[in-house]
Formats: sequence, structure tokens, C-alpha cells
Amino acid sequence: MERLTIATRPIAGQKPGTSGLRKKTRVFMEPHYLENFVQCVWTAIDGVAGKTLVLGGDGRYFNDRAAQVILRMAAAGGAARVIVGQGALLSTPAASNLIRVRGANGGLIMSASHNPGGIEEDFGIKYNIANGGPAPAEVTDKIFAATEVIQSYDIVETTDVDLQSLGEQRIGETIVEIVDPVAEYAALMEKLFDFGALRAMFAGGFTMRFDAMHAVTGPYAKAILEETLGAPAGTVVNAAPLPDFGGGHPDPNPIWAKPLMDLMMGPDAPDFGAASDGDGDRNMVVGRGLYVTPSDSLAVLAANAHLAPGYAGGLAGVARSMPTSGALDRVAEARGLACHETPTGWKFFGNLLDAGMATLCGEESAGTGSDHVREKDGLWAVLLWLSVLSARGESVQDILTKHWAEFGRNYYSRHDYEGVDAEAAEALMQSLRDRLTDLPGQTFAGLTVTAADEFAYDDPVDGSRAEAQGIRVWFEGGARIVFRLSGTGTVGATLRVYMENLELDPAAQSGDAQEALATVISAADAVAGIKDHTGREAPDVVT
Ligand code: G16
Repeated sequence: MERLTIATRPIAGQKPGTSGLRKKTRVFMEPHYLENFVQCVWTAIDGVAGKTLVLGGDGRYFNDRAAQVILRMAAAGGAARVIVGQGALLSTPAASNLIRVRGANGGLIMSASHNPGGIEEDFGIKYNIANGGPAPAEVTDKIFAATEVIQSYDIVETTDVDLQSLGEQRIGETIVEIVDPVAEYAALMEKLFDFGALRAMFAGGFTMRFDAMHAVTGPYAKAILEETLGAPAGTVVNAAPLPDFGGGHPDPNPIWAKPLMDLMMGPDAPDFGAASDGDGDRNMVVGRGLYVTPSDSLAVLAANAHLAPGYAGGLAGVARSMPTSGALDRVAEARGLACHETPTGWKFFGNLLDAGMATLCGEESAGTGSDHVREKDGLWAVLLWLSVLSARGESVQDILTKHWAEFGRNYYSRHDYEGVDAEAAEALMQSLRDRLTDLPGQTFAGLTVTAADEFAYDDPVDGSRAEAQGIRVWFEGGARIVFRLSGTGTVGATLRVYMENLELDPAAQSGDAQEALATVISAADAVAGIKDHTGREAPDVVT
């Protein structure tokens, strides 16, 4: 085994985005690309000598090769131990949990989340800190700074680690411990939820379908839902993780999880449907005949979490990302809970969770989680929903109808314009920014602006400030539109437009969101000039 120092040069564009570094797989496979970034992670955390790290990924193309490189670089850096999910697989929440239960110094998660996988598609990598959560800006800024000056990296030459054999192996002095990716996570879920009650619900004939979308959650969902809770075999579909996710986007929304949606809207729908994404941190929840928006799901879970043993003591507070609808705020207000509003990105919840200021958090982008780990958690959200369904003995539809009647319904939709020319997208945002002070009083598509600003966040725990986190426009009558550019795309820019309007009248709460928001949607184009700037007639994805 030889330790080599390889000369390299800075590679442009290695700036972590909303959630780590995401690029085309071929870019990650270019000479030195992965190695440069990993070395810069080591630099940002003052090296890995003597440290314990966790390593795993969502099984996408290049996952296993990247794992071997990272292990050899961890050994070259003198890491004491690297805990690796068997096959280099770990869902993002399971990785977060492992970092926490094993007291690791941090971990690397190889994933581009819901982005498609394959040699022509996307790959990604992110560093999580000792609390199990995504590295905050302070760390990612250091990583980026290091990528701009790197001159060499250290790696050992050795044969591949056997990623399939459970137990300990060594690369030089570094112990590589291969663990069952599911075991610790399943044990945590059993602590939070009443598995006996859920078993009884399935034994009583409750039916569900969980679409793992050929991504990492398959083995977790099979082990927990089918093998432990007794859901019939076949409840979990597309359960085998594939390097290309079967050619689809492992993105749990009505567009990419269409087969599940079709089933749930049809005559043979089971009681409950759910899906999760590439790395298992996102979730989609569908009742018979009813898609539950992530914002509504978060609000329903906040209102009902106490029905699960892990949350029986109540919630310390709740948090949502800024573009997420105000449905959560309404629950918080009614229940006397503090409600925090953070920028997009799970990393912003970490301090609130660590400080005990929030128990439950969520985002419009299909992410829900709690203080059990420091990532959003798809299967956890499904188990919490199952717990609510079991305790209330009502359908998803009934629960939503009653929820809206009690708290009001925040009609909500997000329109995505993908692969937009980056300069055109920036110009649209800059034009809004330039007009912020002039907007109030102006009318667009019949809606008059009451206020407009660019969201900035002051972290109440460490005082750090995040600026330019999206443009918010409010209208008379309570509607709100948010404009921001995605930080997770790999091609051009993705413009996200988030629209919502509160409906308090129960008689008007059962409509279609696109229809209920028709005027707000028109106002979004009118205020931002979306068609003019992007040349697009319609969004690519409507959720
Ligand atoms: C990541 C982040 C989330 C964020 C989402 C969308 O999720 O962890 O906090 O809401 O991206 O971000 P953007 O709107 O910037 O594309 P994931 O599931 O992709 O890791």
C-alpha cells in the first residue's frame, strides 16, 4: 500500500449548492474532479486524522467507484474509522442517524437526491457534520475556498475494499467497517412509533402501496413495512435500488410518481399511498383520491404528531422553509407553538433542532422531518402518517377535510421552469429586485400588491445571516407569490414560482389548486414577466 500525493489544479464550479455539490456524472468522473472536492472537504474540517466518518450513498451510477476513492483518501488522511453502509448504500436519514448514534465526526453522502442517475445524468456529494446534519454555510464556504486554491491531494494505492462483507477491514491503519444500512435506522423508528398498533392496522386489512422508485428506500421500506409491520408482500414496489433508478426521476411528486398517482386516483386504490426519492429523504403522501401537498402534509403532521409515542409529549416548536405554505403557521398559531421560517435548505433547521427550538420541520419540496435525525426523512414521514391514520381511524380524505375546516386551506402550487438560460433567469430576479419598493400598490392580473421583499434569515442560534433567499410578493386578500432560483439543478437555471392563497370557507375548500390559484398564477407572470424573460409559455413541472 502506497500513499501518494497527486498534483492537481483548482477546478472551477465546485461550489456546494442547496445540498452539496451536484453535477453531471461525467463531470464527477473527470480526472481529479471527485478527489479535488473530497480533499477540500478534508481541508475544511482540519483534516480527518484520527476521526470517524460515515460513508454511504443512494446507489446511483458511480456510487461504488466514488466510495472506493473516498475510502482511499480517508486512509491517506489518517482517518481512524469509516463506517460504510453495505454496498456503499445509506439513505440520507440513515446516514444522519449513523453519524449521531456512532458519535462520528461527520460523514459523506453520495447522492444527487431526486435527480436522475446514470452516466449521462447526475451525481452528487455532500458533507454532514457531527450533529448528523448538512454542513452549514460556514463549512461549505471553507470547502469552496479550498477548491479554488488546491494544488494536491493524498490518496493511497490499494485494492478495492469489499463493500459487501459486513464487518471490519483495514486500509493501512484505517478501519473500514461495513454495516447493515437498515438496522440502526429501523431500531430508531421502533422507538418513535407504536409498531404494535401499526402491525394491528395491517393485520386488520389496511392496504397501502409504497413506491420506492428503484431508489435507496426500497430495502428500508421492505424491512420495516413488510417484514416488521406485516404489510403484505408487494406493498413496496420498485424496491430494488438501481444505478439509473430504472430510467426515471426518483422524485416523489405527481409527475414522476405517476403510476402511484394513477393507482390512488382509480377504483382499486389502497387506503394509503406513498413514495420516496433517490436518497430517501423526501416523501409523497397520497390518500384514496387525494394527493396531499407537502405543505399540507407538514401541517397535518404537526397537528397530529402527539398521536405517535415519540411525540406524545408535544412539540417544542415547528419550522418551515420560507417558500413552504403558511398551513403550518396556522396550526402553530392555534396550538400556541413557535413557528420558525428559514431559507430553503435542510441545513438551516440544524441549529433550531439542536437548540430544542423546533421538533418538527418541513419544506414544500417534499421534505418532512423531526429532531430524531438532522435530515428530512421520507420513511419516517410515512410511518408518522400511518400512526395518525391508525390512531384516528379515519381516511386521509377525512383527515384533510377536517384539517382544512379547522385551520383553513392554503391552496398551494409550485411551478418550475427548468433548464432556463442562467442569465435570463438572473435578469428576471434582478428586475424584481430592482422594483421591490415600487411594487406595493400596483395591480397585476387584478391583484394588488401589499408588500414585497427579498427574504433574508438571521439564525437565532448562531447569529449568522443568509441573504438573497427568494423574492416574496404579497397581495390584497392574502395571496403570496415567491420567486427563487433552485440551488440543486445541474443544467442552466431552474426558476421556481411558489403560489398560495388561504381559503377559510369550508364550502370552497375542496377545489383543484390550479383552478383556485388561477388569478395568482396569472399575477405571477404579470409581475415577473416570466414568459418574456424565459421564452417559456408554460412551466415544465407543476406540483
Ligand atoms: C434539497 C434540500 C432541500 C431543498 C431542496 C430543493 O433537497 O435539502 O432543503 O428544499 O433541495 O432545493 P432547490 O429549490 O434549491 O432546488 P434534496 O432532497 O434535493 O436533497
